[in-house]
Amino acid sequence: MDQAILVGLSYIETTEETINSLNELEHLALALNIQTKDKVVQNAKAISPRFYIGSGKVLEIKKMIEVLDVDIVIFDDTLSPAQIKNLEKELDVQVIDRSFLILSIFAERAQSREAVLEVSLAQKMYLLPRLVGMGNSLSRQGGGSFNAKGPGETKLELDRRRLSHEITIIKAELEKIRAEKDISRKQRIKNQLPVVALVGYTNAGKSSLMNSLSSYLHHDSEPVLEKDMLFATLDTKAKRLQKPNYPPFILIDTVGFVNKLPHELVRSFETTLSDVISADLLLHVVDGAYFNQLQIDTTKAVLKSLNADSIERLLVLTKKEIALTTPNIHEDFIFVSNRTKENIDVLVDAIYGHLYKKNRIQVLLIPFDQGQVYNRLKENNTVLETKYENDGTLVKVILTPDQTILYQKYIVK
Ligand SMILES: Nc1nc2c(ncn2[C@@H]2O[C@H](COP(=O)(O)OP(=O)(O)OP(=O)(O)O)[C@@H](O)[C@H]2O)c(=O)[nH]1
Ligand SMILES: [Mg+2]
Repeated sequence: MDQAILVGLSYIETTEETINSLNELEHLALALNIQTKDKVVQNAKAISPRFYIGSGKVLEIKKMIEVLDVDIVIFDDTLSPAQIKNLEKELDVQVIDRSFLILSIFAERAQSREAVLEVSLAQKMYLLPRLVGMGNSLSRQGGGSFNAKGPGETKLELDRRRLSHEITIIKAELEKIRAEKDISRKQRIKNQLPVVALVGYTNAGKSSLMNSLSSYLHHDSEPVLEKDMLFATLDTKAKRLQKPNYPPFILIDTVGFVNKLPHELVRSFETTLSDVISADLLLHVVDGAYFNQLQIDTTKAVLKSLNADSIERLLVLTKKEIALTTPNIHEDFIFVSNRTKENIDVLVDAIYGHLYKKNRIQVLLIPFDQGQVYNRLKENNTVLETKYENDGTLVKVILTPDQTILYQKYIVK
């Protein structure tokens, strides 16, 4: 196990916020088998362009490194290439920042071709402006903690041009995957099933909630992975769920967010997150037992950066059975337990309530030679009444706004 010192600067943040953020950084480090030996907080009125922290603090850390026998120093904020270079020279150990750490965790967790490519793209975009500074870190990639997938093969002599070239190739390959994905999305649009996406902080209980909803709605598919681990889910999983006698909807589970998520990651995960952007309803999942308002704010900020902040959102708190109190939040929420399944039924009703809100009862006349249209309605919608007329089947049915457009030509005024 590598040993690390964590460093945070209280500049815009309060000291308490910096300490909380360092505690989270400790968990992130642990996800890569790096043990935290000590944490250093500096309260500063300015950021030093040379070392990020003050030079006195640098000397203090240098002493700590010797005493504690530490191999890595991790900074909680993004460092400039020059700062990394200066710090490594001064401290003579590997110096990394939070973004690099998160990227490395993603690299280790990525499984599907798409996720591997997305992470690799993010890592290369992160490295591109840092080729000068990261010499030390890169050259250690043969051993150390960061020989995971991703730019592991990246050598010190790697130049900008090669990196840019690789970025172009990865983008093209992702484009191909995106095109294939588009086909399955078009398929979904053809059926016009509403999409509900799970979003929220990592480890909040999104995948567990997907499993709870699936089993409550008697969906007998493989459960998705739920684990007490940061970034357990990196790939999107979709399931078609349906309450008996109600129309189906698509539920999507996807990657979680974290405070100070590298923007390179958000950008390269656009393909994966495109499902979130096109959802009809977001279930914003929040850990209700270890409640932290910052986690709600972080998720909202990421959604905003994805232009998904205008999508309807339902706040869902998890882990009710182990929560000591009910968190004080200034918006409505449903408090569920994925263990005891308490309030999962309430959540399902709320989901349908939201999806139905814009739905309207329509009367359609479907010619007899277009039986497949009627069958599709029977399968995907609530059909209230069916009558056989001379010129076709008269159907009274509940349609979503999208379906109303799709079936426009059959609608009887
Ligand atoms: N006690 C309790 N534990 C829960 C509940 N919901 C989830 N958990 C636990 O919380 C941990 C994280 O759950 P996940 O469902 O994997 O969380 P996630 O939001 O999908 O996390 P990422 O995929 O990493 O973003 C797991 O250990 C779950 O067993 C709950 O209602 N009660
Ligand atoms: Mg998950």
